[in-house]
Amino acid sequence: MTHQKHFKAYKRIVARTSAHCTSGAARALSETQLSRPTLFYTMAPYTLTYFPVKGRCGALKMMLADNDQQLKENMVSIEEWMKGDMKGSCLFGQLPKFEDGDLVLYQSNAMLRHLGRKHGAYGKNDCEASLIDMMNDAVEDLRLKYIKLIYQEYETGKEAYCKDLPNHLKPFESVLSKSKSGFLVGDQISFADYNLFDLLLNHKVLCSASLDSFPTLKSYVDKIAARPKIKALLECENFKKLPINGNGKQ
Ligand code: GTB
Repeated sequence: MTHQKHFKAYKRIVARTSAHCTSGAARALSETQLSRPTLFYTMAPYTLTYFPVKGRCGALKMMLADNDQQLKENMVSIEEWMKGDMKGSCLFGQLPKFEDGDLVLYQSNAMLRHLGRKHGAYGKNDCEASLIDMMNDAVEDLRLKYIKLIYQEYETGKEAYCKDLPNHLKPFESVLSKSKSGFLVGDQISFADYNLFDLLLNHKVLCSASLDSFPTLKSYVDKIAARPKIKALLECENFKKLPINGNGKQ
């Protein structure tokens, strides 16, 4: 491919990814790309098809941003989804759908694992990987409780949920208080950390005092939120404006 063709291909990608918040570094790269197209720069970005909510994709976007990765986002309105064609085309009848070249993934935790493997966020050996799986499964357990509350029993169940929440946060506080690195497993951030961080942010919105009796979890959230590329994503309008959930409850 000539440089001119690369340039055209690149411009098409940027047009589709421009709505996505990229970190300062990724934006700087985009600017470089315009003046110096190369094969590397024109490679297709990851693609995410999902509803216009943070929902199950907040952690994935944080991991990508933290690793300077661009993301092409196809946002599907609920009206479009209700037509049914897209649902029928999804392996399990649900979104999100994630594409990495020819690889098509459904299931948000499989996406996190895939990106964890690719971007050095899945531990440094098999034992660490297993511990990360364990912690991520625990995050998923809490996320399912959260989703049930939000979509099925918000009005009747919120008070009891917030009262019971410390029992579910305690194990995470315990693991983190023993961690030398400040991350769930080993000495570097993993996909389970992005997932827990995202869910803790949701809980801070749901029950504002949720972290008050968990000093380690509180400083964990502050530390991850201060990572420059995560901070940039959290402050980006396109990310901020996405509701947490699909029914307006949070
Ligand atoms: N285990 C799967 C995963 O982890 O990816 C669960 C995926 C899932 O629950 N997908 C939901 C879905 O596709 C969207 S996330 N629902 C449509 C369907 O089943 O037909 C939650 C959600 C619900 C509603 C909206 N909304 O209305 O905008 C957004 C997000």
